[in-house]
Amino acid sequence: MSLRYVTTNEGKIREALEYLDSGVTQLDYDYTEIQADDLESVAAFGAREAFRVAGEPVVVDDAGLFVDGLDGFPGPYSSYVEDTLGVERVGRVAREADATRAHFRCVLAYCDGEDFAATPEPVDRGDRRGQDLDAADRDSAATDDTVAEGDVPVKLFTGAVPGRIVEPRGDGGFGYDPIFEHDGETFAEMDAERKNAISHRGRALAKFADWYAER
Ligand code: ITT
Ligand code: NA
Repeated sequence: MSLRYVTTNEGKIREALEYLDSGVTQLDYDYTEIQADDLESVAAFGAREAFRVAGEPVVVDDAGLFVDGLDGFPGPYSSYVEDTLGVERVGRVAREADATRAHFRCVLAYCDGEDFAATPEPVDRGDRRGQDLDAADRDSAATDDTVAEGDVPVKLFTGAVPGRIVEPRGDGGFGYDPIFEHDGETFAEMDAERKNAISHRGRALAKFADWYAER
């Protein structure tokens, strides 16, 4: 059965294909992003809409940068803030406020029109770096939910990674990658494989890939 990864973002699909090689193709469709203060609602709504449009199983992912000392700004508004304020100015605001602790978070939503009650829960691989779990990692380790608002169930998988806001460095990746440092390197300085091994999206994708393989 084919699976469509629904995104307008080339960077996301490059990362996703490393986890989901067989039969996954991009559907370049700009689903409605509702105004909500959590990524879960945005991803779940988007997955239902994309499934209606595509007529085959879909995955969408909604992600954001959360600066801890700025109450999680820009968070679910990351896309809007990237387009308006811009990545460099977000970095400057965080550094000037001396609020450089941050995390990325990703919520991946799968929808194929069926119920998931009989499907096994995803196995969490835990913290692959062997470091202490902080808030972001605890979030990543949380049990993923099946959201069933209305009649079309959606299965959610989350991932998060902690880091620090720095002056922009590197030209790989996309979006906020140049200002997000993890283990001494910005995400834009890492190659795709290394970013994937530790990133919010990579973690969510790994959980999804395990679950999907069982399905
Ligand atoms: P789609 O909704 O079409 O998938 P998008 O780029 O709008 O593409 P999001 O809404 O999930 O995707 O992204 C929210 C913002 O967060 C946007 O500004 C992205 O550039 C940024 N972002 C998401 N994932 C990122 C990552 O891995 N590294 C850096 N920035 C990221
Ligand atoms: Na989006």
